[in-house]
Amino acid sequence: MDVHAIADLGPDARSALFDRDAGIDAVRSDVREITERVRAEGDVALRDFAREFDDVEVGNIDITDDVARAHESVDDDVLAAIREAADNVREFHERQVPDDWRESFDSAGVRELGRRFRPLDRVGVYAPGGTAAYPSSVLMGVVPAKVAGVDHVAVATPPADEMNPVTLAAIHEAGADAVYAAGGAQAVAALAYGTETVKGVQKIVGPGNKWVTAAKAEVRGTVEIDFLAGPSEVLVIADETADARLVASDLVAQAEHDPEASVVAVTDDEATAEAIAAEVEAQAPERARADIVESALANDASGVFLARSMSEAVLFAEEYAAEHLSIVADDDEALLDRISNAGSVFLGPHTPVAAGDYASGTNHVLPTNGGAKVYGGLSVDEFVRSTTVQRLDREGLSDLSATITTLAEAEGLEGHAESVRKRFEGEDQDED
Ligand code: HSO
Ligand code: ZN
Repeated sequence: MDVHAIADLGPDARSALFDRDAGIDAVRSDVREITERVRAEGDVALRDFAREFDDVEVGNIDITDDVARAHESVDDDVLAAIREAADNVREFHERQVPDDWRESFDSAGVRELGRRFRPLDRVGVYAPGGTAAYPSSVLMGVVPAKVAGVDHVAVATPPADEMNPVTLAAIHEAGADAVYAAGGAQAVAALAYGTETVKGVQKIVGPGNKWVTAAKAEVRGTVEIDFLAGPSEVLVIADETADARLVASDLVAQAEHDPEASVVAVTDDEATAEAIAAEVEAQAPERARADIVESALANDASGVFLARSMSEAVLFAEEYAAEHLSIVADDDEALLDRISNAGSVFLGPHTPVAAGDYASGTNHVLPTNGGAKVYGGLSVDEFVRSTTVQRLDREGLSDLSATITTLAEAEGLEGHAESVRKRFEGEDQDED
């Protein structure tokens, strides 16, 4: 892994680092054909696509009852880990449930305003299968939805002759209400449009491959989605106190997700930069998924970067807007104060990104490709909508009537003005 001086980066290098995208354009038209067929043919299309893409003759598409039995073939220690992770995710997300409020903003009269929050009714969570099956991602989608109070949380996961029992156990532990054996773009379409078997939902969340992500882009509008997520990313800001071995291990860990993952370290200390680069080189071949790791390390959006100061390192991290930002430096809180653009932040040497990936309780479904500049990761907020409420009394409306009627008339909406005046017909509204 090379060390690059930030000062020497040319426009192409900067663009590869800072203009990342989900790379779904190439599959959009193929995906549209799939989603349209599911919309038109329902279950028949799901079965055909399962045969074509997953090489499976699907029996029941609705496998909710099978999921409850998956526990039997999962080791006790794995089951215990799923339960502890689910508990921590639940606890952290319970803190996010917003309270309804109503307050008086009155002057002379009553002007009571408030907000109330209600869960969505039906949500779909996509759970990848095969080698990208992440039972942990099931927890990150289903648990917050249930905590928010969503009544019907459905999970779609690819069919297989032998479905991953750990994924099924996680689906059960997380409290999903329905489970469907459907994968890829066709699963997203089934959740969005509904089929004979699959009950349509209002919002689809959860990570997936390019096909799944492109399908989410396709059905957006018919349903809500969380966001279009790309491959994993981590950026570590390190100073000379950082242990290069540990920083490198976090880079290598996220690199093992995907050949297109992006992993970056930035530091103002040349020796630290060289040490991190050397450690990454040493650790990568030792990993079971060394091939994937090496590909990710070779990405144009990966590398070790040398800043002239920690201020330049912070600006670099802000421009990168990483999914995961790790800060391993003496004054980590001071550096954090200067950061706005990051999906999830990990502070200090004992906080590996893997802690948040699995078990500390924060959500690991996070914005990639610079999305962190404008939105955050999955949370309870994604599963509730707010409604505003108001009540005015006679004096409250009287206080506002001139403002309302003046603006209404300025907009040429005389009926709006009249609806206020009517409330005072037969009385002198200025008497008090
Ligand atoms: N780091 C991934 C989530 C994950 N890690 C799942 C392990 N399993 C999100 O970018
Ligand atoms: Zn991960």
